[in-house]
Amino acid sequence: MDPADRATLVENAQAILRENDRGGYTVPTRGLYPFQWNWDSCLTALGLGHQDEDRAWREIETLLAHQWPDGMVPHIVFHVPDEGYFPGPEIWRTNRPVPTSGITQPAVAGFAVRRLFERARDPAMAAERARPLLAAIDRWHQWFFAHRDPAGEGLVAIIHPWESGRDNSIDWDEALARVPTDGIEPYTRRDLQHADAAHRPTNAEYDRFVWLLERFRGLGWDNARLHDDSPFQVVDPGFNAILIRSCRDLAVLAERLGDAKLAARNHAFAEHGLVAMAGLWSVTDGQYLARDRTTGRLVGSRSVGGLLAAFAPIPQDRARALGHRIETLAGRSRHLVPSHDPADPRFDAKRYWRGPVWLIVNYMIADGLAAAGEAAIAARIRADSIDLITRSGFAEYYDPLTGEPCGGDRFTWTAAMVLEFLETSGEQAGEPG
Ligand code: 9WN
Repeated sequence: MDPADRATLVENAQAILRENDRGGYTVPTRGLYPFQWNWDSCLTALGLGHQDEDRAWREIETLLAHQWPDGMVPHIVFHVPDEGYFPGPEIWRTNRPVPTSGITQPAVAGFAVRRLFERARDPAMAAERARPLLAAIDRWHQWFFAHRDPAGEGLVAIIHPWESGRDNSIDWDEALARVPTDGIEPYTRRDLQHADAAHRPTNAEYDRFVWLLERFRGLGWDNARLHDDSPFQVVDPGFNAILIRSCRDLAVLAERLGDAKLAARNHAFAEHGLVAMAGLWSVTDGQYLARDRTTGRLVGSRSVGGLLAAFAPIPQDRARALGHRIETLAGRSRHLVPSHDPADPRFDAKRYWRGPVWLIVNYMIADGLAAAGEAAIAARIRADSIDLITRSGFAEYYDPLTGEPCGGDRFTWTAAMVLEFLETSGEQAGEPG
């Protein structure tokens, strides 16, 4: 790429990170998302680290400072009041010193911390900062398997679509249809003041999101009860792959920092999870699928959740097959990687997680495929991602057919991923642990 174009992209990405920095944490974007989000922050820390390692560690420290006593790391921390988002703390009512939401999000922290540690220009500081984080993330991992895998199958369920980070994915349609909407308190969506309604989840989906929230709130946010009570329990291959990868990365880091017990526990989580992941593979679809834990059936939905599985150290032949699936998708879509297969009649090019491309997902898939030796397709995803940003700017997500930017603008994790792609090209990403 032309060095001047590259320099401009880097400058713009850094400016966005600065703009969205609120001190010890970044907001995903001004207006639409005025608080700290869990997986946004962990991935953003990687982008921050290229400029300022201290600030990168701090991003994750701030998030983990709001871990619940039971080990859960919430999906939103409401550091300062802001009327611009629904549902705010007055809806969640989680009774925390600093208000938080009551559900979690994909567990990328273990991965992010290992990567920050291994790249550190200041190894002494990195060891000092990583140690307490290691313990907190280990508690979070234990929380996952205790509370979201009560039968010990090795994979965890999400109990709310917001936990997946892929809120309105087609993967959840069937399970979400089982969630009632009666008796919910009247509410006003705030997202539609900031973004095009045609690019966002529908009101029918929001009613169900809210019903689940109110149900869990009615149970006092007691994680010992929420899973079994929830009418929505889905085992998402993407979510589990991220958790498995983080368990593996945390274990490797723990070995380096001399904590054998923590390492053994997290290796065991990862091993068990990898074995169980085999049960989500669909020979017919050539990719992983979600499983609805309530019915026990795989969900017939070819989404990017099944491709994100590449982020975990899955078997080589499976990684290769996922690479083929992505090549097939490239024939159906101008930009990689669409969040849903355009050949599916339910595909919706602009509606959030039902079709659009998301840079963070591209980053994780490319990282996993590179680690599995699928260098060509990984390089193609990286190059395609940079091309998309060069044409369409730093949006929240993009129409995969046209490249049109959608959702929020000047988006933090998009900027962070651009820095990752540009500053690490040539680096062997994601070496297996
Ligand atoms: C609900 C912040 C978050 C991301 C999610 C994305 C979106 C929130 C929303 O924004 O979700 O958590 O209100 O739509 O789906 O992945 O973490 O960027």
